[in-house]
Amino acid sequence: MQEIRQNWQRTEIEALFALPMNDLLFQAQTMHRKYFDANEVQVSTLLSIKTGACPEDCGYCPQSARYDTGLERERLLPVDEVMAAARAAKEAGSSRFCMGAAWRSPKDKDLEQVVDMVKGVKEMGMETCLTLGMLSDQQTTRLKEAGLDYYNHNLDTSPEFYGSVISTRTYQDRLDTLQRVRDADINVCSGGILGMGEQQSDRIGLLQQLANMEKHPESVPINMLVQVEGTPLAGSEQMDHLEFVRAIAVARIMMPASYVRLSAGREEMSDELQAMCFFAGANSVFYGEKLLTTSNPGANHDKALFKRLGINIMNSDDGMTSEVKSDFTYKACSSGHHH
Ligand code: SAM
Ligand code: DTB
Ligand code: SF4
Repeated sequence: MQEIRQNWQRTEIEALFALPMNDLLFQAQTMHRKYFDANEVQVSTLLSIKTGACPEDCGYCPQSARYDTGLERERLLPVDEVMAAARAAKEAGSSRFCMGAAWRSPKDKDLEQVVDMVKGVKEMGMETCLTLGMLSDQQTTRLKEAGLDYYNHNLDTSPEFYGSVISTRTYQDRLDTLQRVRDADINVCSGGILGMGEQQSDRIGLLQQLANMEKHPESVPINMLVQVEGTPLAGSEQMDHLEFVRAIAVARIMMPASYVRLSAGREEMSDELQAMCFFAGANSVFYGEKLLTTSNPGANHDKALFKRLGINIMNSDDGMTSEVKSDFTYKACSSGHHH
């Protein structure tokens, strides 16, 4: 049977979710090995270049102006500050630098400043990624010219559940932006969030949407909701962690050649849960102490974890594997406490 395909039926996806865990993980791991080095993980570093006061109402997001989350709003960062953060990310071993802004969509004047950031980061020899909200055709063209490698824009959940999470932009708006990114020949990074109180049918719906796009997104971030006090989704019931692992495995099987990123929520996960996610086929993470506004395991903790798992970090300059170099013994980091 053809492995990379865009005609996934709901019943097929339901059948994958219904497999015994060992059968599902075996299938996912087998697929993973056909397309990737099974012991290699791609690492990206995030930076919030414009924080807070967002006009949108995404129910999970600490940056929406509608919710009091105690977050300080900030202006668009100056280019030199962004360059300093990118340099530090590269030194830490990151191969991709992702810049995020709390916008509904970028203003053309602001986009020019972001273009300078993209050019500067590229000159350092890192891949660039942006997430700025909805884009017009003109804007995607401008970003392509600037040399942008990836654009992140998540579908977040199924079309059916979407309306109970966000009201200020539609599912179709998101699909339209993703199509513009694809048409401009920029790599697509798109995924979603689990643990928002959705049903398994919604997780199935999300994965079906992603896998049936005309081309699979090159990167598929799977976030576990980070519950932030003040947001409508804070207090959502914790999802079953094994169901989260299942979703990663199903994503791996449906989109075998894509990087599946174990994204937000790792700070709340045990090392053992993360290890299961890697076995299920996750092969990318956000690296560094901070996501956009919330915390992430520190680089030392991750290095120690990768060392314990024999996982190598994909190198930024040549796409080759570099040994995880760490003078940090994992014992100092395995207490279960995060930094
Ligand atoms: N404002 C832009 C937009 O939404 O298109 C870009 C930044 S936005 C923060 C990027 C993505 O981060 C969201 O689509 C969502 O999937 C994810 N995200 C935001 N808050 C989150 C949270 N509390 N937990 C998990 N993922 C989150
Ligand atoms: C994605 O899927 N996850 C990242 C990135 N794309 C932009 C964002 C996670 C944000 C988590 C909440 C925060 O730190 O503000
Ligand atoms: Fe704004 Fe993006 Fe947060 Fe939605 S997810 S409120 S668009 S920053």
